[in-house]
Amino acid sequence: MSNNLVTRILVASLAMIICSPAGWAQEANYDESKVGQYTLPDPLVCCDGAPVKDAQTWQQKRRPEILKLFEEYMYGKAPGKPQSMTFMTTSVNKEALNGLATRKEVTVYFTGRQQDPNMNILIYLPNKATKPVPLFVGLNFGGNQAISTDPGITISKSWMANSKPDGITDHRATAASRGKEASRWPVERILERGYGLATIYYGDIDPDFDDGFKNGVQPLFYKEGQTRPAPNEWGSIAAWAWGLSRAMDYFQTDSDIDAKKVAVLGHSRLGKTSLWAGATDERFALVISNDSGCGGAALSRRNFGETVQRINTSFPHWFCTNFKKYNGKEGDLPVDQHMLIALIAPRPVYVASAEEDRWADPRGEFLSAKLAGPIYKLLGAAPLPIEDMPAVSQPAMGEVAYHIRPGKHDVTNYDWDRYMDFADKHLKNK
Ligand code: GTR
Repeated sequence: MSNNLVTRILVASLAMIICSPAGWAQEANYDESKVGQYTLPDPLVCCDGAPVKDAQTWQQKRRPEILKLFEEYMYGKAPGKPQSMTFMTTSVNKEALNGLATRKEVTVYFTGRQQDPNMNILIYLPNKATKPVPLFVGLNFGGNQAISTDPGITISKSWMANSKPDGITDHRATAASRGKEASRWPVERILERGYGLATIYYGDIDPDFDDGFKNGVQPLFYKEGQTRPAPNEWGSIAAWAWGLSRAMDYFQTDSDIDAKKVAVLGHSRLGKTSLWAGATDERFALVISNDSGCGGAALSRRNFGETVQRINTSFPHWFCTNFKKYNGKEGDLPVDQHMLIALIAPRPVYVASAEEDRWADPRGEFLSAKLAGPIYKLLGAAPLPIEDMPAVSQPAMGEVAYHIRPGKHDVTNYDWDRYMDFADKHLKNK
């Protein structure tokens, strides 16, 4: 980080927060000189003002405090593991992808009842493995069949937004949707490097539209008479993250998978989700945010690209109701996104941006990764090993890693190759 920036943040922390004029949050700003000054909450000062000076105070006092603040004011609280949940393996093919992999499909019945919402996990495991494999898990946007042209993948039966080019008609995936997301899921490349891959269609857990939380998993947990989540209860992002934790519950039962070496990743809204899953569930050994932007890795207080008001207006179902109080008032938030990254410490975390993805505020994503550094250090792990934002295609990796690559909002082989380099170091060869 430049001295200039450090000074700006310090000066801002002495002054008071700059409030936004009315309507400010509606207009996206892409001018760095108009970002304004902001005061970030200090992750190493407890709510009662006590400084955090050792790992124990972080783990036992400050970390639970921050987690609670994010739950209460941003993502909303999710229930735990349902007691009656069951898993059913619905297919196994040991000769998938020309013998490269074993493909399994597993249905997770959250309540144990088949008529309730349930999710289908698609899993590829490298056949050359001689022991339980480390695995990447991530939610997908278009149904499991969209991640590969492998004709053996069961076509999702879940609701999807209509899209002729993606092969979705009458809100259902057709055979034409096979492989439509394949460029984002280099399945063979992942398997060849010795990793397994698991993915789930995010709409299995909660369909991505605002229906007042009638569909998806939330109603399964309503108390008598409850019709929607309370203001501090889970929105869709927390529900998707909860689904990832249920997938982890399954991985712990599968002897082909090394459940201690599971990396969770996601792109965009699903990158917000992977960060929240990594923050709330410490079983995820490594966490990856691909272009997650506002509500993900990007600092909320920076007025650049998407803002809190904008995201809460476009996607009222993503965060909990309490989060709407901060529309245009980011400075009042008791947290900011560097503290979300800090919740993952000391586990390895990778934040990635794309140069043309200004809506996601690459600099704001970099700063969160950078500013989580003191917590990584406190816990004996390596922060980002650079001071300033790197040039494109110059990945920097401590236990906190960051890159910005050329191009647009997407997941590319470049991104995956870096994630696998990072996982080789921190998961596979450990
Ligand atoms: C955009 C949204 C972003 C990002 C993106 C995506 O419309 O504003 O926050 O989540 O969608 O998920 O593709």
